[in-house]
Amino acid sequence: MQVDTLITNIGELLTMDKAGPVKGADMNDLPVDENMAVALKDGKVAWIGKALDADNITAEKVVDAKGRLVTPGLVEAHTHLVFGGSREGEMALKQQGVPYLEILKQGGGILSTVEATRKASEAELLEKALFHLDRMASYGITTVEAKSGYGLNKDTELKQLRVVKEANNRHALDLVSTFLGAHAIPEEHKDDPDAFLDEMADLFDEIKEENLAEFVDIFTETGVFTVEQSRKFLQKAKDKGFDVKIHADEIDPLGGTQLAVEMGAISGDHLAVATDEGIRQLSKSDTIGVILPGTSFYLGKETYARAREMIDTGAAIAISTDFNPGSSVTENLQFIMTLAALKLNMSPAEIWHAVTVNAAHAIGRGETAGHIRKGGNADIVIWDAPNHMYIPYHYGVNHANTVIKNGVVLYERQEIGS
Ligand code: IZC
Ligand code: ZN
Repeated sequence: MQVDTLITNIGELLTMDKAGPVKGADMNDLPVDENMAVALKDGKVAWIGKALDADNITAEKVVDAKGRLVTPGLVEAHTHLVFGGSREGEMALKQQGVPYLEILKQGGGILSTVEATRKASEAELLEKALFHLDRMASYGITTVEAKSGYGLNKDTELKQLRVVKEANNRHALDLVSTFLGAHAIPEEHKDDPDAFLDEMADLFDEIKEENLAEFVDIFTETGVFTVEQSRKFLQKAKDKGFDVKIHADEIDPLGGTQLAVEMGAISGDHLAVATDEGIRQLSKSDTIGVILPGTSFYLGKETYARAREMIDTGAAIAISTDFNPGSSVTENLQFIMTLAALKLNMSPAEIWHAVTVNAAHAIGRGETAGHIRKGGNADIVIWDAPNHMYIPYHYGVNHANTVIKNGVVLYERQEIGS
């Protein structure tokens, strides 16, 4: 067989090639293949087998994995990728103990990013988004969900969504777009949130026609949108043919988790303070819990989502960065894997499901991302790690050695020194 690339001498190979989403106890069942090789041709996986059986494969390029770990490219299921400005000034407020929702109430937080995003040109936003995508790629991420939500008016929300579309065209990574027009109540609608939601819902047709987003999301939270408002808004989105997501039970337990289940949402995200009843319903449902422990960490919370309980009672869990300029400022999904180990008590096997197959299903990419499968996309990472347990264990640094997207090397760690 003639191929483009043969990656051989793989110590541990995680193919993650399972019918997903993977739920409950199955998340702890991680097939690990040893002494493997993978052949790539025309951007696809052409062959997977034992390294010893790769003799009859001729490759233009042979990559020696040197006994290291090889996995699918990571899938990042929850980011606020496109934004103007940054919010480093809020760090001092946080140190003084001003809560996240109080900063928002005072017109800061999300609303300060809204101001910066409204001012920024499409070109500026695109350049910033491409920069962050480069960094995500360097950390081993090959598919990224990206939300709007810093426009909060028609023009700027559409501007953000167009930037996601253009970034998807320009950048090697695959983007999946979510309309989060209902992310906060803008100053000019402070007293009439329902009229604001109507304005955002008015965009559904245009977004659909121009294929600007697949999902519609809402921030169901104290001082933002109630469960009732969220239900009505998301029902309108569903009626227009969108799949829905919810920022649910992030700070106050309003019951967003139950609403996500009730609406048949593809995912309920955050779930940091989900109630017993929320967890019970989630575990019986097909809604994927996208847990964002980086946000709990960055907001200085003592309590993290009860992922252990969710998995133990049968839920499918993904984990993601929540990359955004306020409450989780990192592109490093590997660090989030460490938090999942230490703060969510997830096993390495569960964590790998949560950043590959389940994350892919949480953004409607279960068939094309999050696995290494013959005939599938050649989205592959070679790690500077001897095994899959090593990534959550050695924290805060980048372990990606080589990141391949559709068969093309996007990132290679540079050796420094002689
Ligand atoms: O900009 O603070 N939770 N939205 C809801 C966020 C966090 C992002 C932000
Ligand atoms: Zn978010």
